[in-house]
Amino acid sequence: MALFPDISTIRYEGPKSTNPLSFRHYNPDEVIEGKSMRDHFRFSVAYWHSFRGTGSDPFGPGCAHRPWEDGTDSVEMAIKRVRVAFEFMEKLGVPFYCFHDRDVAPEGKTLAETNANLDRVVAVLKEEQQRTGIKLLWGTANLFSNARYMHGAATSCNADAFAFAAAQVKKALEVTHELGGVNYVFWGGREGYSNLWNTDLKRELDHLARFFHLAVDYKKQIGFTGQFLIEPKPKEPTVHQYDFDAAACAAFLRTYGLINDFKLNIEANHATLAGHTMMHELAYASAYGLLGSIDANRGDLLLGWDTDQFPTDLYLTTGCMLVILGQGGLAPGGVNFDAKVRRESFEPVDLFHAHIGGMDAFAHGLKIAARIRADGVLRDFVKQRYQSWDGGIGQQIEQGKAGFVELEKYMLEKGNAAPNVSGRQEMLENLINRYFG
Ligand code: XUL
Ligand code: CO
Repeated sequence: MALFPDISTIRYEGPKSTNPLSFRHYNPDEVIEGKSMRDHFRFSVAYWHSFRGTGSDPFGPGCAHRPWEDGTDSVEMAIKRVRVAFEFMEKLGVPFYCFHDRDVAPEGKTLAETNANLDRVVAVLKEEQQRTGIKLLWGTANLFSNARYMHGAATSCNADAFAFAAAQVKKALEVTHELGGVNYVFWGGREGYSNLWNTDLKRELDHLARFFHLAVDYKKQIGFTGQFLIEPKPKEPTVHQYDFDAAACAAFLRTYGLINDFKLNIEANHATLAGHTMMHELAYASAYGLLGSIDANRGDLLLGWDTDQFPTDLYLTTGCMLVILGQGGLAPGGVNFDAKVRRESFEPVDLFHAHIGGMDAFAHGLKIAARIRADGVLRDFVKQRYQSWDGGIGQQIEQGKAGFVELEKYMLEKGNAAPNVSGRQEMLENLINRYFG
């Protein structure tokens, strides 16, 4: 079945290529810092955006041209769509994909019917995975679309919503396990609140933690060894989401004894919605050993909502790759394009242009980040900036050998603190620009 008949496999043609359907930087076998690009990124296609997205927005219905769709939400259509998705991913040359349970198979009238629908489609996903060698980066459960989750899932005031969500995640875990998924994601779409007048915040947080503990228990029960990931987002659709950012997630996981069972899946557009840069979120998560995977995209500062655009900004991708290289990689995580084509980019070929651009921006960013690291100028500057901690009083503080009494004595003798040295921000910004030349 050739659903993208005019498009052949996308190849690396080098930076001088003017062929828009080629990679100019992503060269999967090219080795950088001892690892192939394929293994650095572990690129993944998000099933929901590229194969369920219609281009609808709050102001108008879908207008995407998807010639393979027959207009039904049937299991037959779901199966046909799997073939299309795998043909797309094969031609693009991505090694991974991700899905929500409800992206791949339609919901039935009862849980049993829904699970049977999912099983039928999963059998085809498995077949296509075996045929192409494309693997599942992560599975997840959609706990936000159905009306039963209007108040949340694990944090709902309705205990039955919690129970249904548990059953749904149980099945999604089994399916992810069966498909050899290497991670499992929890994004708390409606796990938050719209106002505090009707909300028992502490009770909801306790329930969310209970839900995660039950998931950890079940993961062990079925022998699923994939990495659990929480995906922070501060808001949208809720006014406040409990998994607000990396810091809130770290505090939550530690408070509830879950810190060793989860890492984080950091998304660029969620970072900016939280008032952070992506690099901040990555650096924060990485500092605590919690950076597990990333959802690659970007927002639009002029719009301010979760626009999920494909990333093309080299400063963004270079920043990401500096942190990722700094921690020695993402595996078993990867770089998942949680991104959608714009409504006006309605043709199937736009799916290729979008992913090619994102993959190339990351590959280009990787090359720049590796150059910055090889040069060592930035690293040396930072090391030098903190040199007062490498000996003397700084070292004594770090080693726990100086308390307030000793520090007062030290300062009384010295009279005043040593003068400060410039942070050289502009010089360093100029330095970074040199690597982009
Ligand atoms: C929503 C979002 C989700 C998660 C998976 O903002 O990012 O698609 O990545 O549920
Ligand atoms: Co996401």
